[in-house]
Amino acid sequence: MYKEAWRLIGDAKHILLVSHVNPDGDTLGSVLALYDVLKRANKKVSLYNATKEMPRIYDFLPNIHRIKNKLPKYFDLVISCDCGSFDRLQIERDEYSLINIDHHLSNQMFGDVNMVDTKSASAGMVAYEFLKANDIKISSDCASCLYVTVVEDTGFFSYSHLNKNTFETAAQLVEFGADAKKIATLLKSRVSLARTRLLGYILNNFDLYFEAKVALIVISKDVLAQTGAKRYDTKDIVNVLRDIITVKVSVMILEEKNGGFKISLRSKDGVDVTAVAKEYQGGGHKNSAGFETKSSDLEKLKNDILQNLKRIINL
Ligand SMILES: [Mn+2]
Repeated sequence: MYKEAWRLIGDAKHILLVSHVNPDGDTLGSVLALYDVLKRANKKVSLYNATKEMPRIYDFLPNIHRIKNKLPKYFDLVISCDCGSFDRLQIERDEYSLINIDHHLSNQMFGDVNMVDTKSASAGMVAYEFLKANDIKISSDCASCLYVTVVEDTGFFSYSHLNKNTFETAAQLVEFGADAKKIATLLKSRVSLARTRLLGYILNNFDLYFEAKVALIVISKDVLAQTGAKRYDTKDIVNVLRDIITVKVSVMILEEKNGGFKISLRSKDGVDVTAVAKEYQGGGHKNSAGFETKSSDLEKLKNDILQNLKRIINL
């Protein structure tokens, strides 16, 4: 599979690296690591993301400014990273070949080659295995990008498939030149003011259900406007409720700009929230999943989610 993917890359005239809509550090770190490798291999490469603005926190990733919101006229190979389903790419399916590099349990295997390892902590770690299998030299820029994918998806070595291999990979990436301390400072100590204000709102306004085993917060468009928070500022913010000692599942219901809601579910103690997300055609990982809905009836949605949590997870 790794060799087959490298052969497709060798044959390709113009490769398009695609990260998912509303990108995070895993999808961006993965495509930028591959960008570094493919440019060094003298390939013609472009980077595409359907979201217009990249989250500011990742501004230190090498070549992030090369990610464009516009598709090139011609490309014959697409490599997607960290995309569980094809619609996360937000491009049309056409004549091109497609390599799918991912680690989501819910991956729909939409590629011609699917490098999907659900035991990997990050999509970047899957990309790293692929590079190792093909004896590709890892530059310090590439190592930094891959290191970001690991710390991003493990919450700095706190959750999600954390095992010996995760630490070994991290150590190897540090050896290849990733500056672990610098990356930690860049990612952890540059929180936006808006996110900090939003955090204050969440801590003052969340509700508890089922003997405080579920914590739930609704973030309306108005709250976003008042705090100045952008969609990206809400990322993983609901973890703070999951981390309360009694809580097994935390839920964030975020009102979307154009109607409907985005729901984020976080869990701990072996509680699998993908099962709940799937009820709504969503997906994700065991302890971190989500879905979107066009529904406009917030009360009904809230009750429905709570009932599904009770029924499926047996709280
Ligand atoms: Mn990921």
